[in-house]
Order: sequence, then C-alpha cells, then structure tokens
Amino acid sequence: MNRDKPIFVTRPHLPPLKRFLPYLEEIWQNRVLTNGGKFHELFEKELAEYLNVEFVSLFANGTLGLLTSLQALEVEGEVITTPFSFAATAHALVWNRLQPVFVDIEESTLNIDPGRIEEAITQRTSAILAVHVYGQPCNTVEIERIATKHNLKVIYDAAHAFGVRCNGDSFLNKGDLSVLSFHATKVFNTFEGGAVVSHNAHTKKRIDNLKNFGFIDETNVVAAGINGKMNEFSAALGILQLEGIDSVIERRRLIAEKYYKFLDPIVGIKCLKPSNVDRPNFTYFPIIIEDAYGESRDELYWRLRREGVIVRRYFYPLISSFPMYRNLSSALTEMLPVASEVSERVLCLPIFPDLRADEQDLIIGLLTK
Ligand code: T4K
Repeated sequence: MNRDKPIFVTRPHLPPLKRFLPYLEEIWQNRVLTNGGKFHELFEKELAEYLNVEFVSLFANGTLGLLTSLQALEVEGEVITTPFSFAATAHALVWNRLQPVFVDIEESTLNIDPGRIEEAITQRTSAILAVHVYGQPCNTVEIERIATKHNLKVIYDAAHAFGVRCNGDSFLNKGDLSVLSFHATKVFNTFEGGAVVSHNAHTKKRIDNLKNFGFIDETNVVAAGINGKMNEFSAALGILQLEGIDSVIERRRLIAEKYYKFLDPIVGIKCLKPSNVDRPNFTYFPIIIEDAYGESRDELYWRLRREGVIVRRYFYPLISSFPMYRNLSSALTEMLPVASEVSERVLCLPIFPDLRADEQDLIIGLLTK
C-alpha cells in the first residue's frame, strides 16, 4: 500500500457526485438557497421518520443547536455537565452566560456519572447538559429521576449518537431536548449541520424562531435569536445521505468487529465496547492504553503518527483544563479522577466506511508491534 498517504481517524462518507448533481441543478434553477426551502422541509420530515422522533429542527451545525436549546429552555445560573467531551459542549453554556459545573464520568460508559450529580446541585442549578460520548447512551433513567426530583431541565448533547438504537427506540426521545451534529467527521454528515430534537410542536416552533434571529413573522422579533439555519445544499445532501446511512453503519460495524478480534487479545489494550444498545453506530473506535502495554498512550500516539496513522486523543485535554474553565472549583483534577485518568489513556483509532482492509491490517500490525 501507499504509505505516503496518511490514514486519518475519519473520512466523511459522501454519495456518488452524480447523484448530488440533480439537487444542485434544482437549487440553481429555484434560486432558493436557504431560509427553509423545499429540501430543508423534506429533509426535516425524512429525518424525523428515520430517527423515530416527532419533532426535528435542522441547524447549520451542532454548536448552534446547543446554544439555541439552552436559550429555548430559558436555562439560568449553573448547569451540570461533563468535562469529557468536545469544547462545544461547555462553550455553549458560556455563550448563554451560564456557569458549567463539571462532574466526573463513569468508568464503564465514560458518560457523566449520575451518582455524582446530586452533590453538585446548588440553589442556582437549573439544568443538566449530558453527552452520549462515542454514541454510548447516558444513564437516562437515573438522570431523569434526579432532574424530576430537583426540577432541572435535561439537554442531551447527542452529537455522537446518530442512528443509535436502544430497546428498539431512539433515546433521542429522552430529556427535554437532544442535539445532533452532522459535521464532516460524524457518522452522518451534511457537510456541516446539526439538529435539535424536541417533544412538542410548541417547543419546536420556539426553536425554529430562535434559529431565525427570533423572528416570529416578517415584523416581530421576540428574542435575541441567532442565525442557526441549515442551507439547502446541506439539506439536499442530508436527503441523499439518509439513503445510505444503514450501510455506512454496517460497514463501520465490520471494521469494529475486526479491531475487536485482533486487539482484544493484546495485553494492555482495552477496547471500549458499546453496551445496552440494540444498534451502536461505531462512530469512534476508542481504546484505553493500560500500563501493561509497555508504551504510554502518548508514545503510541506519536509512533502511529510517524507511521502515517493520524489517530486522535478524543478527549484530551479535558474541557475543564482549558484556560477559561480551569479556575472553577468543579474543574479541580481531584474532583474528576475518572475523567482525568481516561483522558490520559484514551486513543481513537481510524474508523470510517472507506477504510481499506490493508490499511486496517497496517494499524493492527503497528498496535501488535
Ligand atoms: N458536541 C460534541 C460532543 C461534539 O463532539 C461536537 C463536535 C459538537 C458538540 C459540535 O458539533 P458541530 O458544531 O461541530 O456540528 C472535530 C469536529 O470539528 C467536531 O465537529 C467534532 N465534535 C470533534 C469531535 O471533532 P477536530 O478538530 O478533531 O477535526 P479535524 O478537522 O481535525 O478532523 C479530524 C479528521 O477528520 C482529520 O484529520 C481528517 C478528517 N476530515 C476532517 C474534515 C473536517 C476529513 O477527512 N474531511 C473533513 O472535511 O474536530
């Protein structure tokens, strides 16, 4: 194989270009590029059906979906969240002038530990912003119990969770709102894009107004909303991508199975496997590098990169260690022992539908040493 070409942690799946061209031609003819055109309407409808949810609002990206969700629910004061995520999760709070309160994660799922949430609740807490990290569902039952008891809103950052099915259902129906990302690096992409799943027509309407600057009609603006709208090009791509998503996830499953087969026997490498889900999406392939491996996570990271395998340390460093968060009392490393340890040991291996067998063999060979 050509070793000059790097193997990235992911590559976006795209349909054949010729299948996209008719959509482009139609957009060129219609001259409707954004603000809720024909493809936007159709994609929103088809997406809701695919995800088995009732109300979907499309967004230009997941981050704007998070910002708008917090605004829509009128969240105030402090919000309990996880440090083990992408920057966007906590940044969305700051953009809404909310204070993140970091809580440690569970070792088994790497999601926020419900057992640590209640001790972090204060008079000022109004919501929980949890993340289904790597598409592994949070303990939604326990989170709901705590939220009901303390009258808190629940928003799930479901950026990684597209297409994951649990008990035959979509866990996007849990909590008050769930936010998806359709970024190029995600299982399902619309170039850039995102969506917010809500549970009633009133909330969807409010979210749709907020993503259009807060306009409710041509002359009335009811809130300082943002421009969060998805354009027609992304929506058209989304319609096409839905046709291929199940085979994309199946291909990812086969790659994951091969990794399990060859990496499970290696002493010091622990493959993190999805649990309690009917259909995982294999959006990432995270492994934990234990001392017994004989090489640290960072040594392995650099060795693989020197060999052209561009692995990633999602999520290192922890959000709580970023300069704008590290002075918070909840950001102390001692308060976050599991997240701190995992962040130092985790490595995400390449997984995407076009990963070739010889490329995967090379990666496995490098890990086997
Ligand atoms: N919440 C969570 C939990 C998230 O993980 C994210 C995003 C969000 C919220 C926010 O959603 P969005 O607003 O993004 O919709 C990437 C993505 O930019 C980001 O979307 C994602 N999480 C995060 C986990 O990863 P980087 O800086 O690692 O991406 P980058 O550009 O280094 O890409 C990684 C690899 O992917 C590259 O080495 C090559 C490949 N790649 C990437 C792009 C963009 C391609 O082959 N083609 C491409 O177009 O952040």
